[in-house]
Amino acid sequence: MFDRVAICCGALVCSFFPSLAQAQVSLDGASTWQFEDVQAWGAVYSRLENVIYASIHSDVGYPTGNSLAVFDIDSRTAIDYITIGSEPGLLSISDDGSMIHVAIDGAFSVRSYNTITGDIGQLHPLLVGNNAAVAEDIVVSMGNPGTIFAALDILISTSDGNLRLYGSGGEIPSPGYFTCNSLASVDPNTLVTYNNSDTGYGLYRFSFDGTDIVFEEGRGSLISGFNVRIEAKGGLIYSTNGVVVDPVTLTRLGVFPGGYGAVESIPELGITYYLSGDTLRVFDNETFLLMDEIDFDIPLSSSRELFVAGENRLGYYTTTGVLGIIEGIPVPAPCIVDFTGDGVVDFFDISSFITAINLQSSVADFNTDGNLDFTDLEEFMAAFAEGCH
Ligand SMILES: [Ca+2]
Ligand SMILES: [Ca+2]
Ligand SMILES: [Ca+2]
Repeated sequence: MFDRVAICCGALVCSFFPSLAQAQVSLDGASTWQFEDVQAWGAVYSRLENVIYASIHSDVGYPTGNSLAVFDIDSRTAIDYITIGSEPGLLSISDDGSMIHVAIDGAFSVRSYNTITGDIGQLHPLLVGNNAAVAEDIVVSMGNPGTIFAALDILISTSDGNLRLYGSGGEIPSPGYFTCNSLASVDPNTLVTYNNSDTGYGLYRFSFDGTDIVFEEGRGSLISGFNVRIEAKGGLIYSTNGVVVDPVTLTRLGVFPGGYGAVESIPELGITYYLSGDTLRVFDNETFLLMDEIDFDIPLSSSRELFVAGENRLGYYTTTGVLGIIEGIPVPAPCIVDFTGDGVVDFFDISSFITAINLQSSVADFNTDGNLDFTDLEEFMAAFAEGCH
C-alpha cells in the first residue's frame, strides 16, 4: 500500500502543474444559466461536495433569509439552508474546503461554518479600535483554515481598508496601519494587499507564520485604479483590471489587453478568464494575448466574483446578487482525492477522508448516493490509486 502511495505521489506532482505547449482555447461551447429567485451577497464553491454556498439576506423572509444557502449545481436547486446570522455577506472558503468564513454584516461580525462537522463558530465582532466595522473583503489564509484576513471599513467615518486578522479564538494582533482594501492569500506564509481607495495604489506584501503578521515590502501603482480588486492563484496576483504581478519581486509580469471584471486564472491550463458584463474572455498566461471571447445574450450587471465550480464550469455572482454558472469551457476537474487541498495526493488525504467518515460528514459521501458507508471508502481508495490527471 505504501509503495502505491509513493508511486501515486510521484506521478501526481508532475501532473498537477504541467508545462503545456499552449493549444488554442475555444469558447465555442460556452453557455450560461442562472439560479432562479436568488439574491446572493457572497458565494463560494465547495469542491468536496460539488455545491455552491451563497449568502442570503433577511429580506427574502423565513426560512431562507439570513442563511447560507447550499445549491446543487446539477439539479440547479437549493438543497439546504443553514441559519447563519443577520445579513450574511462576503464568503471565503479554505483551500482544504473544510471551513467557510462569513461576514455577518447585520451584526458587524464574522463567523465560520465547518463543512465537515456542521459546526457554526462564535461571532467575532469586527472592530477598529472601539468602532464597529463591516468587511469589504475577507480571505482565508491558505493552509490555515481557521484564520482569516479582513479589510474593514469603519461605520462612523470614512476610514476604510483597515487590515485585521481573526482566528478561531477571535482577533489576532494586526501589523499596524496600512490601507488594504483587497486581499490575496498567496501561500500559507504570504498575504498581499491592495489599496484601491487613494491614488497611492499600494501593493503590500506581508509574511505570516500562523500567528504573527509582519510587513515586508510595498510598491505603488503596479496595479492602479479605484474599486480594482486582486486575487491569488498559483503563486501570482491577478487584478480585476488585467494586471499580473509576481508577489515575491513585486514586479508587473504583464497585462491582459481587454481583461477586466471578475477574474479566474487556471494555472493548470495556462489560461485566465475575465467576465466583463455579459462577455467572457480567455487569455494566454504566457503571451497575455486574447485567445477567444463570447457574448452571452443575457443582461449581466457588473460581476463581483468568478470562481471554479467543477469540471468545465465557472460560477459567478454579480453586484446585484445574480448567481450563475458558465459551462462548456476548459476547466480541469477538481482533484477530490487531494482531500486536504494542498496540491499533493498522499497518506494525509486518506487519513482526512477517514476522519470525515467517522464524523458522519456529508463531504465523505464520495459516491454521492446519500449514504455514508464502506463503499465510499472503497471508491475513494480506487480513485486515490489512480491519482489526478
Ligand atoms: Ca476569481
Ligand atoms: Ca492532499
Ligand atoms: Ca455514499
